[in-house]
Amino acid sequence: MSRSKAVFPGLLAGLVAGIAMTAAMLLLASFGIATPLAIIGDRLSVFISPGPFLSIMGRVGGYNHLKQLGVGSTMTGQLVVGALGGAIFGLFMRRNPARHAAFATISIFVLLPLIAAAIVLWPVLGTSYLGLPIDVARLVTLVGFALCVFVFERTLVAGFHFLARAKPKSEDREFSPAIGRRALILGGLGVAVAGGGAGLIQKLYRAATFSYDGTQYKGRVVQAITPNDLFYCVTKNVVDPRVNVDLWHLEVNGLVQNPATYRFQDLKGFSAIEQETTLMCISNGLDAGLMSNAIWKGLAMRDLIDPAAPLSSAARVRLHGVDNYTDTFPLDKALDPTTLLAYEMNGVPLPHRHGYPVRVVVPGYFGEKHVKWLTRIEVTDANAKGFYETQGWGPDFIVPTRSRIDIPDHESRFSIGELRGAIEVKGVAFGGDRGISRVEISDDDGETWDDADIYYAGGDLAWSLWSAHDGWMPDEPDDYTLVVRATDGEGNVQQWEEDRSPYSGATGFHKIVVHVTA
Ligand SMILES: Nc1nc2c(c(=O)[nH]1)N[C@H]1C(S)=C(S)[C@@H](COP(=O)(O)O)O[C@H]1N2
Ligand SMILES: [Mo]
Repeated sequence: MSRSKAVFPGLLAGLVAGIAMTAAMLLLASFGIATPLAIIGDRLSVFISPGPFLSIMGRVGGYNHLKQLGVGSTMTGQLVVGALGGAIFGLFMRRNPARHAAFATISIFVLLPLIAAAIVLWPVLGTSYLGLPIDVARLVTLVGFALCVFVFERTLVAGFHFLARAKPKSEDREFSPAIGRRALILGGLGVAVAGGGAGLIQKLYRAATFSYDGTQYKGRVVQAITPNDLFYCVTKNVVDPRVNVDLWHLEVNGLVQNPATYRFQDLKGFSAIEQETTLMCISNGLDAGLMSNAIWKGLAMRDLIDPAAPLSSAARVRLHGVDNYTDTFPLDKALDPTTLLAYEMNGVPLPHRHGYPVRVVVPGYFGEKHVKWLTRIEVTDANAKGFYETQGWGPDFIVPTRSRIDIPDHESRFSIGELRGAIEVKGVAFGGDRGISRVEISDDDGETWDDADIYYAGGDLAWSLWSAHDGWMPDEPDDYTLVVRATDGEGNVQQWEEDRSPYSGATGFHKIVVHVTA
C-alpha cells in the first residue's frame, strides 16, 4: 500500500468518525448530559482574566457570540483532530497491514482520550443540566464521553477497513473504481450523520441561552417589582439547566461536623421567609438594566449550616450550581438571616432560567453570588474561590450605591412651547443591603441638587423608586445634563471611587442629556 493510499482512507474514515462522535455528543447534550462541547469552554474561561475576557467578548460581538464561537471551534477542532487521527491510523495500518488489534485502537482512541479528559476536565466534569448531584454527574459525564470516543474508534476502524478492503489489480491503479465507490458510500454516510447532527444543533440552539442571556430591565417599563419574565438575566451557559427535581438534591458538606443532603421536599419543612431583594450584575453599566427586584421566598441558609456544625477553620462558603458554576462569600454572611435559599420568585416556583429549584439570595452582594440551580453548599476556608473570582473579578463584591434615570430617555428633545406641564423624571436607586434614604436630582451636571420624591421605598434590601418633585420644568431652551445621586440608609452619598478595581463593578453617576428648544 502506498502512503497516499493509506492516508486518504484514514483521513476520510477519521473525518466521518469525528462527525459521528460529535453527533453522539450533541445527542447526549440534548438529554442534558455534559459533553466537551460545553464544558471545555467552562474549563478554559477561568484562565482568561476579566480584561482580555471583556476585550475578546467585545471583538467577537458579545457574550452570546463568544459562546457560539467556543462551541463552534470545539466542534471544528474535533473534526480536524478526528481526521488527523484517522490519517495517522492509516499510516500505521500501512506498516502493519495484518494488524486488526482492537486492543491497540481502543487504547489509543478510547482509553487515552478518556484519561486525558478525566485529568484535564476534572474540575468541570460534575456538570449536569438535568440536575444530577455533582459526584453522579461526574461519572455520567465520563461514561458519556467514553461512549462518544468509542463511537469514534469503531467508526474509524470499520470505515478504514471498508475503504482499504478494495484490492487493486495492480499497484499503479491504486484508486480503483472500487475504492472510489466505497469512499462515496462512506462520505455519504458521513454527510447523513452530519445532517442528523445539524438537526440536533438546531434543536439545541432553540433551547440555548442566546435569546435571553443579557436581558435588561430599565426605562419606561420599570415597576417596583419586576415581573419574572422581564427580570434581567445573566448566565455563563450555552444551554441552561432544566433541573429534574426528582434527580436533584442539595448537599451541605466541607468543613463541617455533620454533612447532610436534603431533597426538595425537606426544604419546604423549614420555616419560610418572604423577602424583597434587588439583584444587580457586577458588570452592570451606570445606564444599564442588569438589575431587577423580586419577592423571594425560601428558607434561611443558616437553617442548613447551623445543624451541619462548621469546624473552627471554616471561613467561607462555596456554592455550587448544577452547571458547575461556583461562587463564595464569608460564612458570617451565609449565617445572616437575610441570606436565603429561595425556591419561589414573586409567588411562583423559580423559573428555570432563574435557578429552579433553588437559588441563593445574598443581599448586598453582586448578582454573581446569587448562585442559581444550587446543589451544594460547601463550607470552606478563607482561600476558596468561585468561577468569576478565579477569572479575576473583584476583589470587592459589595454593591456600591447606585441610581439611574429611567425617564426621560438620554438625548430626548422637548420644546417649551409644546409642553403641557412639567417633564416627568423618574428612576431607581439601589443601596445594596443598606437601603436608600435620599435621592437628589441635578439639571446642571451636578452643580446644584434638588431632593427627589421616593415614591416607592423597597426597604433595606431592595431598590427604591424616585421621581423629581413636581416634575422638572426647564426655564429656558438649552442642552441640559441631568444627573441623579442617592444616599444609602447609612448616610453615605453615592460617589465615584477613583481607586476602585475596574472588575469590582462600576461606581459613579448616571447622566443623561436632554435638549430643550423654544
Ligand atoms: N449556577 C449559576 N448561577 C449564576 C450564574 C450562572 O451562570 N450559573 N450567573 C450569575 C450572574 S453573573 C448573575 S448577574 C446572576 C443573574 O441572575 P438572574 O439571571 O436570575 O437575574 O446569577 C448568577 N448566578
Ligand atoms: Mo453577573
